[in-house]
Amino acid sequence: MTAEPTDERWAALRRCFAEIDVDGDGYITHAEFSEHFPNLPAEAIGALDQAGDADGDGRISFEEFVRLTPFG
Ligand SMILES: [Ca+2]
Ligand SMILES: [Ca+2]
Repeated sequence: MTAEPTDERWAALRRCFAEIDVDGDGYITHAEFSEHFPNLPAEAIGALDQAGDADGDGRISFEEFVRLTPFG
């Protein structure tokens, strides 16, 4: 048993990350979250930001994004 995601799972996560990271700088900002999830209230996106931003730089890196995402 391993907690590591499979290659397929990585590819899916990368695709998902790239979809949200519209300017392609490798980080998801609050604005990009809001654009991708227009129906989520600002508080929910703020909570997501805070929960995912492990190093506190105000944006979500791919590594932080992976930690936010439960592996199937
Ligand atoms: Ca970005
Ligand atoms: Ca961060």
